[in-house]
Amino acid sequence: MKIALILLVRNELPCLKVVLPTIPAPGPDSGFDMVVAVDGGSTDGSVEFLEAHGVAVVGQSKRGRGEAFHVAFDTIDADAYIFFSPDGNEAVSDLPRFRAALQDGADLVIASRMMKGAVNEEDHLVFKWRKWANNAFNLMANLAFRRSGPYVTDTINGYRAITRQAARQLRLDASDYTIEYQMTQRALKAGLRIVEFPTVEGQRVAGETQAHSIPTGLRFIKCFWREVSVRHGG
Ligand SMILES: Nc1nc2c(ncn2[C@@H]2O[C@H](COP(=O)(O)OP(=O)(O)O)[C@@H](O)[C@H]2O)c(=O)[nH]1
Ligand SMILES: [Mg+2]
Repeated sequence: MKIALILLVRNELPCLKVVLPTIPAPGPDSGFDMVVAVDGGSTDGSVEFLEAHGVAVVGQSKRGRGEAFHVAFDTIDADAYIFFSPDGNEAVSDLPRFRAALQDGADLVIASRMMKGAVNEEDHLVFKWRKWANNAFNLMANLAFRRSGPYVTDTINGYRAITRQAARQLRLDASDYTIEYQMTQRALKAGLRIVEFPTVEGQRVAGETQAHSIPTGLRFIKCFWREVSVRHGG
């Protein structure tokens, strides 16, 4: 099984400088066979930095994190894709776990920040607004779409892998930060095999999230209602 590690990058130079050196070389032990970055129009030297370090970079013709997923599925030849945000939030040490689950027959593998043994970026706070909102979206998706498989504890996390076949079957079309939520909901509807493992979410190395809570939350609600009303993936 050929697995591509996809780095999702938009203006992440300070983070890349810290995170890229920690990513192992492709091979049987590292959990992936090739590394490609999809760039959403960086202007801060991220592309030049990646290329200088031997990472192939594919550009996007349309804006948005969801578009980056479509670019990966359309242009990178692999049997499965691991999506990784090199901003410090995601644990590099988890990378080999995706291959194990994919080889075991999973269609979609999610590193969960919510299940037992996991740590969420907000767990040190008293008011975990983002975590609570995410758990509400998790509940909605499971109540509406789950068939026989286990409860999916983190329907939204970006740190995940999907097989090419599953990605094709689900006919994903979200262009923004709702891409993962759409993917999980359609996988639930289609009864695909979703496997989660607990992860420890780190803090961003530098800069700020480009997903602002309120507008992103509203998009998630819209995404959910659309999935309630369409039959894709079912
Ligand atoms: N290729 C691509 N990557 C993006 C885009 N928007 C955000 N990203 C990357 O996606 C990752 C996660 O973004 P971030 O703003 O930290 O969102 P959060 O982790 O969900 O809070 C980062 O590595 C970003 O650089 C985009 O439009 N295209
Ligand atoms: Mg992030």
